[in-house]
Formats: sequence, structure tokens, C-alpha cells
Amino acid sequence: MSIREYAIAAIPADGIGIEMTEATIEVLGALQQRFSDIRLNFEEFDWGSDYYRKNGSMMPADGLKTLEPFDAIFFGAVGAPDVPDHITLWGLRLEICQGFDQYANVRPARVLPGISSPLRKCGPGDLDWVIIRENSEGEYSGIGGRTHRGHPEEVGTDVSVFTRVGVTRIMRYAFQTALSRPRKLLTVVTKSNAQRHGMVMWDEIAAEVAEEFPDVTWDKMLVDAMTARMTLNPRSLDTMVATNLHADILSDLAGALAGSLGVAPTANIDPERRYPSMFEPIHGSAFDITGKGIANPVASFWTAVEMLKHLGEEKAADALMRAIEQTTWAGILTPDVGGTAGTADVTSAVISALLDSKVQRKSVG
Ligand code: GGG
Repeated sequence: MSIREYAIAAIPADGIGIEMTEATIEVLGALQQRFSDIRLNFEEFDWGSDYYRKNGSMMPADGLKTLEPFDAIFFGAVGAPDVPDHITLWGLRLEICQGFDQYANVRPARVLPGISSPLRKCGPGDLDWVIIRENSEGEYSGIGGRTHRGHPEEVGTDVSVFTRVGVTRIMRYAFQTALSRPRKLLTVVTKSNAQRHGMVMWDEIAAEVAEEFPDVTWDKMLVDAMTARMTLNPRSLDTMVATNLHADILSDLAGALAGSLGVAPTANIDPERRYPSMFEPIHGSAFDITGKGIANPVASFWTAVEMLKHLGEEKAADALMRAIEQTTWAGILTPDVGGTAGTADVTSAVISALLDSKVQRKSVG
């Protein structure tokens, strides 16, 4: 039997990110018992807010160089009550996403079996979306500044930068994603009524790229109207593409409508595979519940599914997703999705489902 080995850099970082990453590595250990031809070699890095308090930066200056040889990066969460959010975000997560040009941020959202959406009459199958977030520019270009600090005439600017290269490549990725899904449906989200330069360019580039994908049905929405459509008519949507900021906001809404941010995964992808891609749950560090043993590990486990798919391990990815669905379907749920189970209960249940081949054969939902 030939063994496929992968080097994975784990960066648990802050708050519940640490507990979630630990639980995920445990589950991936069980996965390797079941799929003995896969070996995931984790190396853990202690970067994050604690590292910042000791060293004055969220990661070492040569952090990207250290990460570059890995096959993938598994990330927990960033954010700490005593460190400004822009320092934690820019110093670690964005440093990696932008440094490795992970320009496609893929955010699936689905109502899992056994989990209730806050929307009336919205069960599994009624909300099954993929949000593609442009992940390298736009509102997160980092360009801007402040002047006359503390004076009445103080000015603060954040400049959104949209490039033809950046928009075209994310648009192609989004059309490709839509094409790969059964409904072949894409909604392009902008705010081109108010933002009359970069967003109008988005609309134009969407129309150009659409010509390359005649089998994809697509439409356009303004981001404000999109929030209403997601809430009132979830079945009308499938794949969506939006700017860095718009998609960040829409995907929090998507996670909540699917039951909880505790079940929402994400993948920061370099589609050209020049650099390692990074996988993380959408949720942040959740300091209010850190250390209480009640955080929902499903987002992190589903994130591992996305990582396995990216590594080409489709069979293992499917097996893990089925084990997660078997667990939610059985009602083993943390409090954020209406249950009384703890992180450890959900973790053990997913491991049992993974290792029980009878469960694997049963279809769920
Ligand atoms: N695991 C995701 C995470 O830690 N996110 C922290 C955060 O503040 N993200 C904001 C953003 O990516 O725009």
C-alpha cells in the first residue's frame, strides 16, 4: 500500500481557535485510522495574540517563509479582548491570505441534518449555498491613512482597490464553481448604484466572463437587496460572488441562517497552487465561551473536509462529512444550535461515526 503524506501547518491562534483545532486534529487522527493510506503530519505554531504580547508581532518576520513548504495550513481564529482587532487580523490572517495570494475565499453554507434554521420552513436542501469572497483586494487593500490625529480636522481613509486582474480571476473562479454544482446558478453581488467606479467595473467584468460560461445562469443583485433575498427566498440562490467586505458580511448572515456561525467553514484558496492554501472556520475567537467546553467544533470539522478535498482526498472528505452529518442528525448538538452537548461529546460522536463502518453506509437527511 502506498501512503500519501501531507505536511499541515496548524495555527490555532486565539480563544476557541485553540480548542477547535485540538478537536479537529483528534478527529483527523481517527480519520487516518480508517484511511490508513493517508498520513497528515501536523506541525503546530504558537502564533497569535499570546505571541504578540511576548514579541510585539503576531507571527515571526519570516513566518511566510516557514509556512511556504507546507501542503496546507489549518487555522483556528484570531482576536483578543486586549489587542486591537486590526492588529490581530492584519498581523496574522490577512498577512497569510494576502502573502500567499489566496484570492478565492470559499464559504459553503448548508442546513445540516438535525440543525434548525431560524428561517421558517427552511430545512436541509432549502439552503445550500457557496459564497465566493474576493480575498486579496477591494476594501481590504490596506490603502489609506489618518492625518491630523486628535484634531478637529482629523481625516481617516480606507481606499477600496479593484483591479481588472483581481476581479476577472475571482469572477472566473465563481463561474467555475457555479458550473461544478448541480444547479449551475450564480448571483453576482455589488453595490454599483452607489459605488459608481469599481463596482460598475465588477458588473462589466461579470458580463464579459459570463460569455465564457454559457451553461451558467447568472444574475446581479445589490448587496442590500441580497440580504433580503437570502432571508426571504433562500431557495432562489446557489453560488454567489462578492467583494472582500460584502462577502464577509453576507457569509456571516449565511452561517446564521444555516443555524449558527458554529457550523460555517471556509477555505482561503490559491487556485494556481503556487502557495499553500489555508483552511479555517468562519467564526472568530469567541472569548465569551473560551475554555467552557461548549464551542461548536462542526465548523472546524467541516473546514477539515474542505482541506481534504483540496488535497485530493475526496473519499476521506466524504467520509468525514457523513460522520459530521450523522452526528448532527442524531441530535448531538452544542448549545448554539439548541443542544446540550459539549465540544468533547460532539468530537467523540464524530469519531465513533467515522470508525463505525455501518454508520458510514447509512444515508442521512
Ligand atoms: N477564523 C476566522 C477568524 O478568526 N476571523 C477573524 C476576523 O476578525 N475576521 C474578519 C475578516 O476576515 O474580515
